[in-house]
Amino acid sequence: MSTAGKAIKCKAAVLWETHKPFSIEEIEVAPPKAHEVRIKMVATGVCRSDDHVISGNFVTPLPAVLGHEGAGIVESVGEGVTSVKPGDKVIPLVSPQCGKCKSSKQPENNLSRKNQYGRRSGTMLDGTTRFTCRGKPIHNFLGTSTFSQYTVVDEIAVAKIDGAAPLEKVCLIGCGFSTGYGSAVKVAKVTPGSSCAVFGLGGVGLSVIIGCKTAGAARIIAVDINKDKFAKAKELGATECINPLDYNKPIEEVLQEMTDGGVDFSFEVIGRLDTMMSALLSCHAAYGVSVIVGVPPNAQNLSVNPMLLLLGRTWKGAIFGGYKSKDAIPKLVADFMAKKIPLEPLITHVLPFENINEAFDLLHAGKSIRTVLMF
Ligand code: PAD
Ligand code: ZN
Repeated sequence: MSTAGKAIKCKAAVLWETHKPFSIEEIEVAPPKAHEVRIKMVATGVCRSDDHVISGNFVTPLPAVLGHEGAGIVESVGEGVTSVKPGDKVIPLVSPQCGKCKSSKQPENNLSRKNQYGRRSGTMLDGTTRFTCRGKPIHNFLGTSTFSQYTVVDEIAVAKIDGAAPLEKVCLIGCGFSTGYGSAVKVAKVTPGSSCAVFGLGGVGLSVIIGCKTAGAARIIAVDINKDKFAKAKELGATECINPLDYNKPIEEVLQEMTDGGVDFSFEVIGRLDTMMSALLSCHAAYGVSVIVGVPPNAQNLSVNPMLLLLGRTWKGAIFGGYKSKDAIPKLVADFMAKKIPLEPLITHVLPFENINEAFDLLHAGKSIRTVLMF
């Protein structure tokens, strides 16, 4: 029996408040309105950005259904939807592409005016939510909310992908992989023969390493305080691995000494102010490029001596690897299908969706790279 046009009762992981585990609840998912798409989720990755909400570092309205690195199958579409149809395999877009606003039209920019990073309304574009639980409206998260058996997204926040793609793998293209890889090849534009330093070896940092290697970097220095991450970093392309805890001087000094004044490209892929400064200082003062990928703690600032930039350094950042999501995701999936990019090494754990709190325990313990939850 078709579910189109009807509310669907299903399971979702609801975060009622910060610093608490998820609660698996029965929720009601309303049908998609005009220009919206309802998706049956098949798989979702767990990203540190979800955890930033739990810890209060990333503020978004609660209660909410989190999750933003998923893949699924279109169940039904609202009026006027033309880019996807029921049965299509899709990836929800954490950074939507409206194609109409000033920044969407700018060729090198990917931040649509309709993005959720700035607004954080926790709603669909029309200001309402499609989720209800225990009689209460539940917010969505970054326009995606993949920690639910069914979700509803705006049409600008979904991309159709190859019908043969394995959703339990390509879900990583929905956030972690693309963010890291794009930060290297598109945002920093790593050059052949260059030297790179990557701070933080989670799923996103390791994807930066894959990007640096693809771009032909000669030296890729991986930095993490958890040495258990080093073997995988080397497998994916790191040429050296260093642990700041092994030195009695700042890690930027170590990197400057290792590279005769600093690396060409550095990446902060942790989400801490001190490591953002270390990454900046570890790139060459005259021509180094440092990219902020990690999401900084809410409402905290860095104080910077402008001399650090006056000599020629570039300091930049980007959401979702600088990619225009709706255009880029189908191509990245095609690259995966053509075996041009690896995703399997990033997936260390696969769990049933109901075990979501275990996935976060693994992340906190530094034992997982990416856990994929299966519905
Ligand atoms: P993760 O927690 O899996 O990896 C972070 C890594 O940093 C771990 O290996 C830690 O051991 C390491 N680490 C922690 N503290 C330090 C330290 N002081 N010095 C060195 N290493 C340290 O996270 P992730 O890979 O899922 O995400 C990384 C960041 O990127 C995080 O802040 C997340 O919110 C952000 C992100 N940004 C975007 C974007 O669009 N810009 C997208 C996705 C994730
Ligand atoms: Zn993410």
